Amino acid sequence: MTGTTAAAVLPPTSDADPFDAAHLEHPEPLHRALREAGPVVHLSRYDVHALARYDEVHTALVDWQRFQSAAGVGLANFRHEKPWRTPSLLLEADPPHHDAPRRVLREILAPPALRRLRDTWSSVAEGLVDSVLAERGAEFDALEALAAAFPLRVFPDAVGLGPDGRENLLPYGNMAFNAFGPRNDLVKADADRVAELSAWVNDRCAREALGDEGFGARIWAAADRGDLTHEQAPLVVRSLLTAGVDTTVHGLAATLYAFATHPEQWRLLRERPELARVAFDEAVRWQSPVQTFFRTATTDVTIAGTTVPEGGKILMFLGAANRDPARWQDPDRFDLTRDPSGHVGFGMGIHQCVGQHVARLEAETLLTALARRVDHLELAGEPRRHLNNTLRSWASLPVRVRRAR
Ligand code: OVM
Repeated sequence: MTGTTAAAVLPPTSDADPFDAAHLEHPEPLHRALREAGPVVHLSRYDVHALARYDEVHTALVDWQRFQSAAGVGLANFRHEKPWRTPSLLLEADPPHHDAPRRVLREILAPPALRRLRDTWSSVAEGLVDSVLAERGAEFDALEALAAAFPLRVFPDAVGLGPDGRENLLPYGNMAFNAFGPRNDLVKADADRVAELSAWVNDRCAREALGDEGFGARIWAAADRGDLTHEQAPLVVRSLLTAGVDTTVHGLAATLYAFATHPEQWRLLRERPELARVAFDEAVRWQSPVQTFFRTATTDVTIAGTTVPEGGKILMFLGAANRDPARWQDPDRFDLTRDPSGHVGFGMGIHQCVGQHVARLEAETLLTALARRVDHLELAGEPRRHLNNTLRSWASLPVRVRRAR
């Protein structure tokens, strides 16, 4: 040390709005620009610091002490702004409050607890694929017919949700994921449905509204054992209903899109169906259905020489980290032969997606059923994006398939 204080480095600034329609539609150019600008970039539009490189995103994700979630994982800072709903006990909490809900849900959604679902989900997937091929023929919208239809069949049943009102699940999730962004037109478009959709979801979280077999009942049983309070139980159920539907729908859509545009990868999956799970993870890396989350600095925190002030919001670009050429070889390629582990599409650290095994089981059973019956799939038209402040989501995914003989 020379006796001088290390000068704080002023980060590069960008006035780009990552939540505008052009960037949501086509985020890669901004991701590249942010990664190349530096390890930390100040976004003047929102006065937040952005991380788009893998190393810095990973560092922020695993350091929950300095990058907290309890002040909200969207742009809104819960220290100053009233959250649009009661904060999640998982997503929007830190230890120690986070620990009990997390432990309960982790056990309910762990691979051993999901084993009894595999056979049912496989036959539902096979029946669904058969009926799509029989009724719709060679061309159909794979978003609606498969990526949305399958999770909407199996997941609400697994939770123990009643049959009525399931059409509210996707709109509620869409609203919740928009709410992490700024109050732009996407948020305003749903403003008139917030009360109605929230009331429906909240009512579904009551013990009486849930069957006595599913994830929901197990959350309530955990409360009866004293692992949670009875006040916490409905909010943990709410997390399932918020985070468990849109994410898997658009994760499956991303996977089907990947295969429809990479016929040689579909051939490889048909030869080696055991690659179904890695294919899903590679698609999650490649598309990053959850594009971004924020954290809040609990202290002045220096990242690669740039100091983010205490209370400042940090925007982590999961999608940019998942294609950082410093971490991934040929990052823009969808490739079943790579090892996608370490991707941050499910996050990393104590908040890493607690439902990821559920998502993987859905993907595995659906892809396996499809790969047995279809030997080629391709786009039959231009796919359309559905814009959302957080999700990389789809409005339609027209495909043409050829039945295996
Ligand atoms: C939650 C939750 C968890 C993850 C993502 C998410 C809307 C919500 O606990 O409610 O997105």
